[in-house]
Amino acid sequence: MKITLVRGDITRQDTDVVVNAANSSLLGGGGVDGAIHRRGGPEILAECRQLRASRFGRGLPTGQAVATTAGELPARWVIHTVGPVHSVGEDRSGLLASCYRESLRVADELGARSVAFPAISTGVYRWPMEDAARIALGTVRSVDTRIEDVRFVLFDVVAYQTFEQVLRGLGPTD
Ligand code: AR6
Repeated sequence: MKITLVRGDITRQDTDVVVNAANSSLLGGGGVDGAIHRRGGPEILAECRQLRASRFGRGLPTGQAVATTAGELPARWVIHTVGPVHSVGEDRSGLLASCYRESLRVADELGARSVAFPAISTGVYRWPMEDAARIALGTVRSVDTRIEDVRFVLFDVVAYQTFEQVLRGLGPTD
């Protein structure tokens, strides 16, 4: 698997899958979620509503992932995952790792070969960037998958540099 880091907007990515840092309602929000629904158009929300009606009446649990159409985005699918809110008193890193693992599992099931991730939980959910990068990169590298291309799309220069530093620190894969 090839891991690349890019600075930019996740809604512009031409990967098979873009991952949405959603909330359990699946009905949209700010940040990445807002941008994906805005640019992807109403088809995505319509499918999210159907998923709520059929499978996730109580919401998509934290750490899980589910796919919908990508609507008008360049990608083929959006995979919605719910990151944990960062907590000082409780270690929720397993749930954050699960977001990456489950998103890759769902992407693999769809037959996708390329996936773009945002830095899940590092915005509204306040996860410190360096720790989030360690969890994100460490988890993705440890997953056994047919996905060939994983792209982390970092919104600002600090996020990009932090991911770059952590990735360098992890060393070569082989
Ligand atoms: N492309 C790439 N990264 C982005 C973009 C974008 N267009 N926009 C923001 N980021 P967040 P969370 C970065 O808040 O912390 C929503 O309201 C941002 O700078 O989108 O998991 C949901 O509905 C940050 O580093 O997601 C939930 O309620 C990272 O993406 C809640 O926020 C994630 O920030 C989820 O919070």
